[in-house]
Amino acid sequence: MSGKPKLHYCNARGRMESIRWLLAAAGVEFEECFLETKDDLAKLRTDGSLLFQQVPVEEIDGMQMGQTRVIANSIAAKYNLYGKDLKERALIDMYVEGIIDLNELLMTYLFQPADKKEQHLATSLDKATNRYLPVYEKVLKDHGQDFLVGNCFSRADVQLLEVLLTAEEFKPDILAKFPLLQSFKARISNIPTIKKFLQPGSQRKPPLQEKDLPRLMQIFH
Ligand code: GSN
Repeated sequence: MSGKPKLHYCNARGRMESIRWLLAAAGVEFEECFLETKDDLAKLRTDGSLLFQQVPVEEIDGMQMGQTRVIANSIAAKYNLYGKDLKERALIDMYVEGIIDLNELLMTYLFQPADKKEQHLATSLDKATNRYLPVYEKVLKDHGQDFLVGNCFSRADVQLLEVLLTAEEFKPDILAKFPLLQSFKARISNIPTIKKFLQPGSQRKPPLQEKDLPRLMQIFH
């Protein structure tokens, strides 16, 4: 049996993408098992692999680990991406929760009804620019270090880069007013494991498009 973690999810970013990012950043090879149909999901449920009948699930160290945040936390802890003490961990958690909130706003855009999409996007980009990104810019400015927490590479850096790139897909100049986030983006993108993940052919998934929705909806609904 392979010692590599195995990720069960559909072939799309969704809730699994940050887990892919964290494993890749840690330099961990992983396998993916894509759900293509409702029957694939039903089979995992029948196998007893899904605690709450939901994915993501990661097969790791002989267990089936569910719940996105739990999987991400355990990767961060296992690969030393989670700070050196409780205070650093709390800071990392606070920054990551903000990132998750922003990511959720951006990721739910395509799922809005047609007449609500424009407003949803405007609100999301306004919050990105005026609520979330200023926080990370200020953190970097105040301590003057290369990484968000403890002058050391952590999951907060990985997940911030992920959401910065997602936000740029919606608004390419969204970092215009944030010079430190621009240099942060360049610096973290250049870390060898991340550089590799950003190259074509990696397990990073492309942005979701309208045409992908029916394929995904038939699995989960
Ligand atoms: O974060 C988590 O892993 C859980 N708290 C939620 C997982 C979840 O909602 N999974 C969805 C697919 S991913 N997209 O939203 C799921 O398995 N839906 C099927 C169902 O029956 O809930």
